[in-house]
Amino acid sequence: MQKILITSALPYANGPLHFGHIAGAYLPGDCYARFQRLKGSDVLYICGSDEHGVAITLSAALAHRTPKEHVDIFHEMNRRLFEKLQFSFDYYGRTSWQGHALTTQDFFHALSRKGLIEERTEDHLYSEEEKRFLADRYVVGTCPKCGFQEARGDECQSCASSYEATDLKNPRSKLSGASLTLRPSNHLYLRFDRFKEQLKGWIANKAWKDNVVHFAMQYINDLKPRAITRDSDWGIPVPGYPGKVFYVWFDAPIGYISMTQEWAIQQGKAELWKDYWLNPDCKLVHFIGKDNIPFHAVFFPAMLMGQDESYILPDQIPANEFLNLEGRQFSKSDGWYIDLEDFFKQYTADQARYSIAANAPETSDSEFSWKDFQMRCNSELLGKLGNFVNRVLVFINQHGEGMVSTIGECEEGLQKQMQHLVAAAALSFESFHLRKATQILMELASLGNAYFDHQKPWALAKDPKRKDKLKTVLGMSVECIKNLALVASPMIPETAQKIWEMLGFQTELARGSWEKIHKTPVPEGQKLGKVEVLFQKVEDMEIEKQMEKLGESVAMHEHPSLQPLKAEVSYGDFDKMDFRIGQIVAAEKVAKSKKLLKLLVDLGFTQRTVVSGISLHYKPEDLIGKKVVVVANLQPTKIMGIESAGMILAASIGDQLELPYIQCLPPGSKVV
Ligand code: B3M
Ligand code: ZN
Repeated sequence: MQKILITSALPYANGPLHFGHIAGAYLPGDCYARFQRLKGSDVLYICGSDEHGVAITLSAALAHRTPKEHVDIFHEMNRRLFEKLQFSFDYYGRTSWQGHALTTQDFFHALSRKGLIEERTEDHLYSEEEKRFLADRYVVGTCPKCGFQEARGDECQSCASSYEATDLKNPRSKLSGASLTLRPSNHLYLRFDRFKEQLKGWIANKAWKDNVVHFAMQYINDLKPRAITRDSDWGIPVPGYPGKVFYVWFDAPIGYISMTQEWAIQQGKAELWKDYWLNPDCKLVHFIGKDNIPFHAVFFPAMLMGQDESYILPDQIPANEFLNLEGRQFSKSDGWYIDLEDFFKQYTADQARYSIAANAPETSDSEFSWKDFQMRCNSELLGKLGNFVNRVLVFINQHGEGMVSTIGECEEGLQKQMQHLVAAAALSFESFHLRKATQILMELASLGNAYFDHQKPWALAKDPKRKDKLKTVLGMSVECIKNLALVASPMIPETAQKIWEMLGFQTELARGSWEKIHKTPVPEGQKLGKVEVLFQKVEDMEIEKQMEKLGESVAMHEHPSLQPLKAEVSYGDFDKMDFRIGQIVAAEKVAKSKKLLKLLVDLGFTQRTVVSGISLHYKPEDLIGKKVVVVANLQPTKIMGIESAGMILAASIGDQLELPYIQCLPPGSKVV
């Protein structure tokens, strides 16, 4: 049995994942793992949280959390998202597991023993105020190229040039604003340059995607020693170097190994990880986004080559490009994103999986758009797949006693076409072409639909002499549905399982065998399961709402001081409020309060005392005689011992406040 170790890039536990991530390193990995299991391979699919690194300590500090609190939140959030999306990881670990630190340190010791680690002293930016060295992400300053004053420590957002943090002019701490000085600090460097020839020889016979080979070769040609340590207290301690931790990209890929070790321990066979990582017959496949290519195709393989034991090296690195949202990169901080909590209240995992797979960014960046999502759900999933399954099975319930009939004379033409499509689907999965696999699924559904239409079983059912033909048509249609479930299974597993059960199977399709299911006809006489609708229609209104939401969320992020709208209320709720014009006839400060004024307001038919928090913005004498809007039927309440019967309406943003004044109408007039 072919052993395949599959990994998807370990997401930073530093923020919520979005569909862009899912499309790149995750959904392709899960579909591949599911397909390989059906093919009978011994699959181990590993993923988990990448919990170290300066980006994490920085975001944690900005969110006023400890790094540990921060990663706990996002580890859980991302794990749940994967669960929602029906991911089939065999293990989802975290790099904060203690065993991971030991494995990372072992890696380091082995490289050290081989003389591949060197200590060097260089100047680094030091904050006297914070008493520590600051890594580049913590530094802002003036760009050495264009003079932009708020440039980041690693690259300039204004002119896109990249440099060392020490090249910045006037470097300052991003957190405290304190200016920084240069101080010598020693760091450990890994001699990646020594692996140049070995890496070249290894890559030479890899049939990888062009972009992966190309990107990797660029790095290999220019290999230099790289620092593998950082000054920080968050990360894996470097043995013998107090105050230093390993650079996150040193420990993260080792996470694939330590997570396999943790999985093995949980299986009760602690040595089992070796059957994968130290087994030359095991294939290692890394699913990643294109930005992770150098680490998976060059640096991590070099680290593996530098070990005492013979670790396997990646066999395939299917790196994907990026998936955008409506023509722009997903960005939570700009409001350009889809709230996934919200998404899953309305839509299913399979609707998301299918539309992402259909647009997988395999050869160039691609996009998720709401219109496309609606089209995929309505015309393809519902219109082609759902509709075919439904019409056939409902028909069998009405005319075929709800059971699978004998095929009798097999329709060879159709049989061949189905075989061809199932084989093409297998090839697509095998060669990481998810988009193609979704197209084949639809071709298969269209084939079934066309056959059913052409054979007109409703006409056959009326003619007793054509009973056998009717049986054949229904039998063949059931075969087509079975093949649809099979091809669908890696991509939309919940739907595939539902179809499988509707055909009367009580087993788990995902545990079956691709060949067997494809080749063995559904047993004659098998009673169908309950026929259910597979997909709901996505209405135009919903899509318009989603587009509006996106627009509002962007506008809101562009004006951060604007508050989001509260939940909708009915006219009935609104109509309960009684707004009136009130004229302020007396005003004085409330003793011992900075913000409050006590106002006497004339409502035309009565005078009221109202306490209002506007003292920072208006002097009492300026208010006398002014006509304002009052909520006149608000339950009275005591504020600093004074009974306040009503509320004055004021406009406010940030710390600004302004009263709208009424010019002409008399006190007591209604405001609606
Ligand atoms: N966490 C970067 C990323 O999420 C990094 C991947 C690690 S894979 C070992 O893009
Ligand atoms: Zn610049």
